[in-house]
Amino acid sequence: MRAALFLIITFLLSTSLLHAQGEIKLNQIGFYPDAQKIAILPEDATGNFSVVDVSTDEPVFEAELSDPKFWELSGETVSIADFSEFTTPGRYRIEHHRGGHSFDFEIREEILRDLSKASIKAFYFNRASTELLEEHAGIWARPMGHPDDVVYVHESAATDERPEGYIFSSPKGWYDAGDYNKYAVNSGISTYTLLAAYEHFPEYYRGLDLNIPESGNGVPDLLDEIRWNLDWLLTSQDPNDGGVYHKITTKNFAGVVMPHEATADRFAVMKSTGGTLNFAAVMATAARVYSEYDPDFAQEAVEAAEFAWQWAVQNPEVYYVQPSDIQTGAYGNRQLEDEFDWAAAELYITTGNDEYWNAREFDQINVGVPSWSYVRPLAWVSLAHHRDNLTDAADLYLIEKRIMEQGEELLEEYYRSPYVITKGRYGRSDFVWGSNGVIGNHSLMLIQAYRLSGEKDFLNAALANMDYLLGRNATGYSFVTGFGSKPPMHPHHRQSAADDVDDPVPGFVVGGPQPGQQDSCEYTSDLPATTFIDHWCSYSTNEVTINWNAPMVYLTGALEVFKNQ
Ligand code: G3I
Ligand code: 9MR
Repeated sequence: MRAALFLIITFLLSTSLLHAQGEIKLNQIGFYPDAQKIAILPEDATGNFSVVDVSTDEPVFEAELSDPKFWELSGETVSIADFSEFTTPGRYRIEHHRGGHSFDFEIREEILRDLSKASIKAFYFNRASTELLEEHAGIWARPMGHPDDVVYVHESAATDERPEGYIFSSPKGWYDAGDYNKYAVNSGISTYTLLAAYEHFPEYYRGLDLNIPESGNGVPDLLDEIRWNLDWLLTSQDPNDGGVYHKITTKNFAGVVMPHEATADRFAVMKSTGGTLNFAAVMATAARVYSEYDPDFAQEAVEAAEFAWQWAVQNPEVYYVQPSDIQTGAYGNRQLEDEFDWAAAELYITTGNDEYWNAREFDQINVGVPSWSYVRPLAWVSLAHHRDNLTDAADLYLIEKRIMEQGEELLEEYYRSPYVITKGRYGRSDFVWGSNGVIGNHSLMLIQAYRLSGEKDFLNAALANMDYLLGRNATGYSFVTGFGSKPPMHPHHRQSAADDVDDPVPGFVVGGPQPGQQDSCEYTSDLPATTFIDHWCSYSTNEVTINWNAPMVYLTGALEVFKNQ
C-alpha cells in the first residue's frame, strides 16, 4: 500500500514537473556568455524569476518579468524573462513560483559548435548511392541505397539524342528530405547556402572535422560533403543541349522503408527552366569556391553553368508540369524572374563578364527573404560578399542598400515581437510549409546586414531566431533532432522511421508549425505558430529537408565565428 502511494505521488510529481517545464520556453541547448538571454513565460506568471545553478540548487540571478504581450500568431499572452546580464558559464535552469521551471541549459563559449557539425552531418546521412559505415554513422549505419547508375529518361524529357527510355547514370547527391528523390530546384538554394557558408567563413570550416569518409583528404570536410551533391547535379545536365532535368525520381513516393529497400525504377523527368537556372547559379558559385582545391572541377563547373544559362535564355518559360504518371514532389514555380536574376549575378561574379550584369535590371529589383521558390535575395548576398571585386558595371551603393533595408525591415519585428524574434514580420506567410526554413533564412539575411554594418542588433536578432528553433517558440519543442531536452522523435524521415533505432537520425531541422494541415493528421491547434505535431503522419510540419537544414548550417557557423571572437 505504502509502495503504491509512493509510486502515485512520484508519478503525479513527475507529470506536474514536466508540465511546468514546458511552460517556460527557452533555447534548450544554451547561450554564449555575452549573448542576449531570454526565456518566455506564460501570462499568469508575474513578478520575479530566478536563474538557478543546477549543481547547487541555489539562485544566482534574479530579475523582474516584463509586462505581458499578446501574440496573435500563437494566441498567447506571454512575458519575457531577460537574464542577459548574467554571464557566468555553468549549467542552470529558470525558476518562477507560478511557471515552474525550465529545462536545464548551459552558458558557455562554443555553445553551437556541436550543432554546427551535426547540421552538416545530416547531409551525409542523406547521401544517396553509398553505404554509411558505422565508423562515420554510428548506430545509424545502413547499406547503400539508390545507386542511380540506371536512370531512365521519362517521356516528358525525351529528345532525339535521349529518347524516352534512354538510360544514363546519375549517382550520388543528397536525398531531398524524408523522401528519396533528388530535385534540381531544391538542390539550388540548399547547395548554395552551404557554399556561401564556406565562402564567407573559410577559416572556420577548414578547422571543422565532420568524421565523414573523406575526412583527412586535405580538403575541408564541408567542401567534401557539398561535392557529393555537386557530382550528382552535374550528371543531371543533358550534355547535348545544357538543359537540366527537373528531378531524378521514382514514379511514386516509397513506403516507409530503408534506402536499399526502395528499389523502384528512377526517371529523369522533364527539363525545366527553374531547375536549369538553379543549376547555373550553383555551378557558378561552386566554380569560385573550389578554385583553390580543385581548379579542374572549378573549370568544369563554370562551363556547365554557362551552358545551362544559354539553355535557359533560349527556353525561358519551360515551367514544370507534373506528368500524370509521376506523383512525387513538384517544386513547381511559374515565377522565374528571380531565378534569372540569381543565376546572372553568380555568373557575373564568377566570370567578371558584364554581359551577365547587363542581362538583368539590377537597379529595378528588390530583395526579400530567400526560399526554394524565391532566390533573388541570394543574388544580393553574393554581390554583397564580393562587392570589393566587382567590375565597374555593378552599383555598390545599391547592393549595400538592398541588404541593409532587408535587415532593418526584419529588426522592426524583433523589437516588437512578444517572443523577441523576427518571425511574424510577414504575418501568416512566415508560417508556410517549412516555416523553420523561413526563420533560418530571416537570420541568413540578418547576418548579411551585420557583416556589412557591424551593428550588433542584427547579430542579436539572428541569435534570437536560433533560440526560437531550439525551444523558445510556442510549441516548446527544440526543432532539431537529437538536440535539446524536447526534440522531435518521430520526424517524417523514412530512414528514421524504418530503421531499428529509437532515436531519429540527428542534426535535422523539421519543417515547423504552419496551419495548412495538408496531410490530414490530427492536430490540437489550427493557429499558425502552434500547428505542429511530432508524428510521422505530419509531413506538413514534421518532415526534414535539405533546404531547411542549410540555413541552420550557415547560421550555426556564422554564430560560432562571430560569438567566439
Ligand atoms: O506561396 C503560397 C502563399 O502565397 C500562400 O499564401 C500560402 C497559403 O497556404 O501558400 C503558399 O504556398 C505553399 C508553398 O509550399 C510555400 O512555399 C503551399 O501552400 C504549400 O503546399 C507548399 O508546400 C510545399 C510542399 O512541398 C508541397 O508541395 C513546400 O514548400 C515544399 O517545401 C515541399 O517540398 C517537399 C517536396 O515536394 C518533396 N520532398 C519533401 C519536401 C518537403 O516536404
Ligand atoms: O512522404 C512524402 C513527403 O516527402 C512529401 O513532402 C509529401 C508531400 O508531397 O508527401 C509525402 O508522401 C505522402 C503522399 O503525398 C500521400 N500519401 C502518404 C505519403 C506519406 O506517407
